[in-house]
Formats: sequence, structure tokens, C-alpha cells
Amino acid sequence: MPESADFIERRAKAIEVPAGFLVGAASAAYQIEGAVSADGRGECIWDRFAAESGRIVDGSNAQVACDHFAKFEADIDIMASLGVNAYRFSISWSRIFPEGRGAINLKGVDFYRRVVDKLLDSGIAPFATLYHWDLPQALQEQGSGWLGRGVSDDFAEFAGAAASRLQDVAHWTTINEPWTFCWWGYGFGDEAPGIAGGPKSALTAIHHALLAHGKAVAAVRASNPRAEVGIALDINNVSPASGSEEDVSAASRFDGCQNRWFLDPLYKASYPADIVELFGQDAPDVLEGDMAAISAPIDFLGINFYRRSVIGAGEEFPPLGIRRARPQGRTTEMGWEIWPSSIRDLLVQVSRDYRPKSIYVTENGAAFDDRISAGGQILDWDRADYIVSHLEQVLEARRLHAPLKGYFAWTLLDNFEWTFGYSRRFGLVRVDFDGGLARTVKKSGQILGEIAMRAGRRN
Ligand code: IFM
Repeated sequence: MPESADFIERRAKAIEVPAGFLVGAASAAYQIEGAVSADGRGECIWDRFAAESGRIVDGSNAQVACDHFAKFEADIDIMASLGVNAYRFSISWSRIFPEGRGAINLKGVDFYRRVVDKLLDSGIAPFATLYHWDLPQALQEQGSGWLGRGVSDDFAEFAGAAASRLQDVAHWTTINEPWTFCWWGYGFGDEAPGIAGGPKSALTAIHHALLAHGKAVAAVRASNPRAEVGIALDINNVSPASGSEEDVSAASRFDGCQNRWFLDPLYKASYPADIVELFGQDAPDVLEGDMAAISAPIDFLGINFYRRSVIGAGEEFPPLGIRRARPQGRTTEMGWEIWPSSIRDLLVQVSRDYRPKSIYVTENGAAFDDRISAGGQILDWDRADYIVSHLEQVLEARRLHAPLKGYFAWTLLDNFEWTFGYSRRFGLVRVDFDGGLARTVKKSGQILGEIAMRAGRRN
């Protein structure tokens, strides 16, 4: 059971937010915008994938989603009324370049300009993400998507074009969660574009995504010298299921694949040698200059965090040979264990091992089956508890000298949760998908907003 409402409220009130610390909400274009062919937007890989039968558990798609494309002003008004001081959103590549490259679609740019202007007018700092999984379909067809090296140049072109036209955005995240979209999209094949190519394919896609990140850092800086640029990684706090040598070494392999495979190239200009050896022939081809591009200094590291990983030796995920231990704690609707101190441990460890200039928690949140009370309220105390408990631990990591600058809850609105369709709700604000997409602020949204208000407005 979650803690009592009183207790959660008292803890939320006791959170001391340092001056200038950002407390906001995050979202992604594909999950909320809808309007998939409005104003010249091109097709993306998720449009194509979701249309294949059996791909999305509830048979839904994101053609309308939350219709944020039409409702963005009201959505930003909701954020302003809550009091959050920052908003992380992503830019749909195929709204800006419908074919992935070539002629820019100014109507697409104009949509994000209006979003940014409205955020700034509302005192909310815009954080733009350039890639949150919605690759233009044309690039998948012409160059094999993230399996082709050329995509890194196309991405840099897109990044430069977006940053030069949205000069008022001070914070840019290049790529969101390369582990997830490359392994699930190109390794296991359960997400777009649905390629079950195994480790070679996933690791090739990751290498190109990291290369694209490095080239985009340069492109954003060239377009907007005042911009701060970073990446958002889905890294985990990993611990062994027991003290046995087998479990300890399995946990280290998992850590190598999930964490070090990204942090080492970004901060140490090489892939971890133990994992390169483990993958053998499947390790990616690294050309001269790649690692220098990938390790270009970044202004911040974004960390998306949902659960810890307790790992033992097993049969899963060859050649890793691991198993995930059964959760000891409560789980969310995704089956993910709730263990708040693990975010503190991860933040402290990453700060110690890689010395990032600054860190934002770019996503953290929980799916629960929300109940609507008789009075129409959504008293989602389990989600409020999750957010308060994690934010407490984030601030504790900051006290332990991790360079934290902000926290973004995932997510502003209930939305299209990829292959789960609309069957999992992570929102601070409920969206009634059967009732005209009406928005209702949940208790968790009110509580996060009250905490944010104590940090003050950003501009
Ligand atoms: O909804 C996703 C998001 O797009 C990426 N990070 C994890 C979230 C919850 O699954």
C-alpha cells in the first residue's frame, strides 16, 4: 500500500528545493501530439509500426493521441496553473523534415515556435529533445534507419535546423534513451521499426545513434552558441542478486551493457573492453574519428530513471547470460519495482565515475491504474508517493555532491505508451480518451506543482 495521504503531503511540504533547481514535466511528440499529417508532417516509423496488426496491445494508434497539436495552449496553461517551472518536450523530426532530410517544412517549425513562445510567456523553461524515437519513415526505407551511418549526418542537419530556428530554447537534448529504441527496435524487434536483428543490429544502431548525438552537439552549438546540450540515457542502478561470483559477474555484464556501453564512449571515448569482448563479432565497426565525435564535451547528462535492476546469472539476454531477480518492493502497473533510494545511488555513482558537468533527471514516473473518486477527483496517492520519494532521493544525491540541476516527472499527460497503447497511465494530468480528451489534473500534478513553486519561476 502507498503511504497515507497525510504523510505524503507532509513529506512533499518538507522538500526544500534549492534556488534555481528546475522541477518540471516531460513529454514526447509522438506520444501526445496526434495530427500525424497536419501541416505537411511526414510519416514516421511508429506510424507504420502501429498500423501493423498485433503490434499495439490495445489495437490503438497515435493518430490523435492527446491532440496536443491542437490543444498545446491549454496544456501549457495547465502547467502554468500547476506551477512547474520547466517543460521537456520533443520535436517531431518528420514535422520539420517530412522526408527526413532536404527541404525544411516551415509550418512544422512554426508549431514548435508557438509552443516555445507560449512556454516562455508562461514562465516555463523549454527543454527540447531532438529524437524521441520517431524516425522519419523515409530514412528507414532509404538508409536502413539507425543501421546506416548516413543517418548521423541527417540527424545533425535536423538538429542544426531546429536549433537555429528556435533560438529561445536554451537546453537541447539530442537523443532519448538509445538503449531502449535500439535494442527493442533493431535488436529484439518488438518496437518500431520492428527489426529482430539481434545484438549486431542493436549495437550498430546504438553506435550510429551515439555518433548522431556527437554530430548534433556540434550542430546545435554552431546554430545557437548559448545553448546547453546533453543526451538522455536510460541507465539503471544495478546490484547483484547475491554475493556469489556468478551473480556478481552477471550484474557487471548487465551494467556494462546498460550503463557503461553509453557512459564510457561519452565520457571516456571508448566502449568498455569487457563488453566488447563479450559481444565479439557483434561489436560495432568504429571508424577513425567516431569516438572523438561521440565524446565531445556535453553540458549536461540527462538520466531517465524508473527502477533498479537486481541481476543474477541466468539464461536471459544472450550473450549476457543474466536473470532479473523477482522484485522485493511494490511494483507499478508496468511491473517495475519501486525502490527510491536506488535513484540516489545511481546519481552518486555516475557522478563519481564520470564527473558530468551537470545532471538533470529527464524522466521519472510511474504508471498506475487511476481511480476517479465520486467527486471526479483523481487522488493518485501512489503516483504522488512515487514522485515525492524519488525527488527526496534526488535532492539527497545533490547533497552528496552529485551536480543535479533539475527533475522532470514523466509525464505531463496520460498518453500513447508505445506498444502498451493507452493501457498504461503515467500522467500528472488525466486524459479521457473516451470522452473528448478532457484533461483533469491529478493529485500528483498538484503536489509536484506545489513543490516546483517553492523553487520559483525560471524567467
Ligand atoms: O513513455 C516512455 C518514454 O517515452 C520513454 N521513457 C520511458 C517512458 C515510460 O515507459
